[in-house]
Amino acid sequence: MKSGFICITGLANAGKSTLINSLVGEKVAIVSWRPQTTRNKILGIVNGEKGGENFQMVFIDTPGIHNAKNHLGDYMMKSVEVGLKDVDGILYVIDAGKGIQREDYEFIEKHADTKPLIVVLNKEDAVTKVTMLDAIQKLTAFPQVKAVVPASAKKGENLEPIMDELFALLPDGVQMFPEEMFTDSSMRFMAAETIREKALYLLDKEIPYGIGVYINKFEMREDKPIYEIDADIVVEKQSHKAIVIGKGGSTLKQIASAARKDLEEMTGERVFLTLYVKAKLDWRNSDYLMRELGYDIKDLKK
Ligand SMILES: Nc1nc2c(ncn2[C@@H]2O[C@H](COP(=O)(O)OP(=O)(O)OP(=O)(O)O)[C@@H](O)[C@H]2O)c(=O)[nH]1
Ligand SMILES: [Mg+2]
Repeated sequence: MKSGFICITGLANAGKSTLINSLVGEKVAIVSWRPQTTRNKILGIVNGEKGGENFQMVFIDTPGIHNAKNHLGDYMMKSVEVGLKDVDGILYVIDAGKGIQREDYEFIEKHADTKPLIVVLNKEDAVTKVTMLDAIQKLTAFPQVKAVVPASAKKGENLEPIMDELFALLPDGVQMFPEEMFTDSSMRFMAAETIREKALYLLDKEIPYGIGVYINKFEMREDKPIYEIDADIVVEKQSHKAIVIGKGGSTLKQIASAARKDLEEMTGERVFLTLYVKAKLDWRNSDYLMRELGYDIKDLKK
């Protein structure tokens, strides 16, 4: 069989997480219209068969490339660097609607000689054919780019040609993960991310960027098949606390209710979700507090 690792990278908001979810057919990464949604390396595993040969393709979703402005940003960019190590290919995602940016060219020039690079021109559904053709032409001018595939991650359009290009990059190998496993993320991590996703949607301005989620409890009740999940939504300023809670607790209730729905789908059981809001001053610049919330630069350096 063939098996290997593919790193999905690109600028913030290009649609990388939407793409990994569509390719895997499961929600492994949260998605939002805000840039810098993904903060960790996330695995998504696809098992299949092409031309009579079985394969296992392990995708690594990574945070969007941006200029880090705090320690969390440093952690995110380090995750990209680590994600790109020892992979068999790079799937570089560009938002075709925004067009090819200077940073996209920079990435291509810097990395393409090290690993085979396939470019996905994503959000095909949102651009004209002329815009798409122009972008394809610009990218194919780079000898380093092995293939350019226009696609829509959101609509699930043109995903098979991406898989064909990537399959060709896989070396002979063995099955690395059990067939039924589609990610290596823990339930706790997925629960924290689900809550963060809802906060990203329901909160405004700079507040969502400073949100962290800590799961205090994730337990099945002894008497009934109900998961009890308690979590802290951590904000970076005291003044943000009241905003996350909302008038009479309304915003927090909305976050909890949306998250609970997804968590019930994820676990297949009923979920009792209790959310608290805590302020941890400037946590995105504190290595100690970041570690508490599951972001540890040192972990990545190992
Ligand atoms: N129209 C359109 N929108 C898309 C498509 N793919 C993703 N999006 C939207 O683009 C936004 C960003 O999607 P994400 O998947 O979170 O992007 P990302 O690259 O993972 O972003 P970061 O993790 O912040 O770097 C969301 O609003 C998606 O719904 C697509 O094919 N078409
Ligand atoms: Mg993402």
